[in-house]
Amino acid sequence: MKIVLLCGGVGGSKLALGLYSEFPDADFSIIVNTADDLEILGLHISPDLDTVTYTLAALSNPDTGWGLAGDSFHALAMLASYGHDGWFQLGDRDLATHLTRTHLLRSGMSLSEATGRIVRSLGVRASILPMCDEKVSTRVRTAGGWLAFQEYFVKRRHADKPIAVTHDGVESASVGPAVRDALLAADRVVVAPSNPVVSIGPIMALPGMLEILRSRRERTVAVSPIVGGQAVSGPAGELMKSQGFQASAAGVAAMYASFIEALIIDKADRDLASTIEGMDVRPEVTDTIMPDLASKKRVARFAVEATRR
Ligand code: FO1
Repeated sequence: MKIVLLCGGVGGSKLALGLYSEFPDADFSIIVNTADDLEILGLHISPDLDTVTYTLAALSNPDTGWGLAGDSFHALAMLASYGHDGWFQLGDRDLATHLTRTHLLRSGMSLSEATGRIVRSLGVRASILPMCDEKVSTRVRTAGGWLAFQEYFVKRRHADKPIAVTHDGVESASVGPAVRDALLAADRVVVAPSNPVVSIGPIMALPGMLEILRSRRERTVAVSPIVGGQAVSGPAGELMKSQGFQASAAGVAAMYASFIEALIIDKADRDLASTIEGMDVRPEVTDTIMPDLASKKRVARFAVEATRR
């Protein structure tokens, strides 16, 4: 079975791990948002690619969901003595990944090639594919002006009300052959419970991507990241409202209706089922919170089987 997951970072990697563990023999490709990428001290950081890779390699920090378990921060402390403002926490071992990626990119590799090298080195058997090789950068407009995504999300702890969102550079980016081929060959396409605006949004915004996704609609399901009108984590609700959508599972259905056949919603959102059906999206109700491996595997199986129900 060929499974493709569209994914952001911490939220989406829970379902990525569920699919990876529950379907070990599947041909599994994960298309990951790269519009959160940033440069710090000349290093190319790809937070969502690293979060998914570390999670599948069983290396991720279980407390934060990002970074490496048991990492230390000696380099960051030394950098502080040179006046570096360390608001973006880069662990010592995590730095090895950013150094490697930056070196591979400077030696002429594409982001897809460099990612493949890192993923294989860590023993991960899935294909982890950046959504594109070109630079795309999400920015969020607040009352105080436009902020780079990580400035909005990490530095200012998404405390500002978002007014608008852009993905700079997306119009001149392109869907690469590995991403296109994986989607066109997939038996199941699953949209992870990631932030619909800043994680799945940049993937949807790639020129030609919606046409590809729509051509796979009968095989595509999404898992709602909004439960009981609240984002499972992060500012997804506020960001959805900034785009004119309701912060609810029905709002998620409205955003994805043109390319998903079914939406998996939480039991807490049962009452929204008929509204979702009215958008020609089949609601499938289950417990979607994934605190442990057993629940991640159960939601993964539920998602894969949802297209057959
Ligand atoms: N998230 C934080 O909230 N604070 C951090 O200091 C931070 C550092 C960081 C370093 C490497 C990495 O791969 C991810 C990191 N993240 C951090 C997570 C990350 O930036 C966000 O969760 C995503 O970009 C949103 O998907």
